[in-house]
Amino acid sequence: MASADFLGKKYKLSTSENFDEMMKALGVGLVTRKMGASVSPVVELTEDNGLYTLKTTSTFKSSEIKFKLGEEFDEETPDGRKVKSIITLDGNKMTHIQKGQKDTHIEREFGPTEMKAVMKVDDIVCTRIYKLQG
Ligand code: ACD
Repeated sequence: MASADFLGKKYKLSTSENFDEMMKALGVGLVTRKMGASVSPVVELTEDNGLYTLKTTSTFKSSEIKFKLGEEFDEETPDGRKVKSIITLDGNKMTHIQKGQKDTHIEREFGPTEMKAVMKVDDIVCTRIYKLQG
């Protein structure tokens, strides 16, 4: 895959492990956890002149964040936490660190057929695999 072939591609959630445990660790309430677990979000990363947009869309909640690589920005998470985020990209691996009441570490690896996200909070590791939408 050439350097940025994954930009503008849509990846849809296919499998998810420990998402409920991660949401619990973040203090997300039962109803939001059940709704969150029931949807299959679509993730798309785009770039325009150094400004990146990461869009996550689902029938329950959606989010869109805009950022420059390596520059801290304010983010509000889908469950309403206000965090300071910083995102870097190394080839096809994107590292997203959220600092707040709870620190979260998200690594997304964009591949030709799937995107793998590994999200860590406390000692919980949540792995979500998204398939390229054809
Ligand atoms: C994804 C899910 C992104 C998960 C983001 C934060 C996890 C923390 C809490 C989840 C809170 C609520 C769950 C509600 C909806 C899930 C879908 C969110 C889409 C913006 O990247 O797959």
